[in-house]
Parts: sequence; structure tokens; C-alpha cells
Amino acid sequence: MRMFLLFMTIAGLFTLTACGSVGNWKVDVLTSSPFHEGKPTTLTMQIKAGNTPVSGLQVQADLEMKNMDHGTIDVSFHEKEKGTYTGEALLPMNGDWVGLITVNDGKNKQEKEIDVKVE
Ligand SMILES: [Cu+2]
Repeated sequence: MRMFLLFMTIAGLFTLTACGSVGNWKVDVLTSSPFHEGKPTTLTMQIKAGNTPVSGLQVQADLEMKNMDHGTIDVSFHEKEKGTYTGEALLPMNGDWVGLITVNDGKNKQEKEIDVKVE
């Protein structure tokens, strides 16, 4: 397990420096539906390899507010169409959020932090 983690860390560092995005996948956009108190907000992202949308990924996000502490909100994403993934988040308020996105295809796992503005 330790060797595996070490390997993943080195592989992750290598791909980071290689192309400036996380591994082979590029999380292109993270957008939000309008905020309505007490109702889930829909978050949408596109994941590509080069210019090709990537299907069949497990996508998850840990959301935190940028300048306030509301704890961490865990969101599971589901593929809506090829390479487009959506997730429902019950957020306490609108504003600037940061998502730590985890993308996994069963073999490779990659993480990326991305800003999302919820209006
Ligand atoms: Cu807040």
C-alpha cells in the first residue's frame, strides 16, 4: 500500500509538471446553477483528455467556502452525457466556493482544486 501511494504521488507529480493539468484529464469547467436556499445546487463539469470528452469516470468533489468555514460538503458526480458530469450539492449559502475534485477511472486517480462561483 505504501509503495502504491508513493508511486501514485510520483506519477501525479510527473504529470502535473508535464502538462499543467492533473494527469491526462483536464477538468475544463465547473459551473453552478443559481442558488436557492434549502434546495440543492447543480454543479456541472467537463472532463477531457486533450479535446476529447472522457466517459466512465468516477468523479467526486469536496466543497469548501473560500473565505468562510462551513465545513466540507461532499458531492458525488454522475455522467450526464459524454464527458459531462453533474452533482447535487446542498449548500448553506451562495458565494465563492472551492472544490477539490477527485477523478478516478479505477486505475488512475487524480485531484484538482477548482474555483466555483455560486450565484
Ligand atoms: Cu459562507
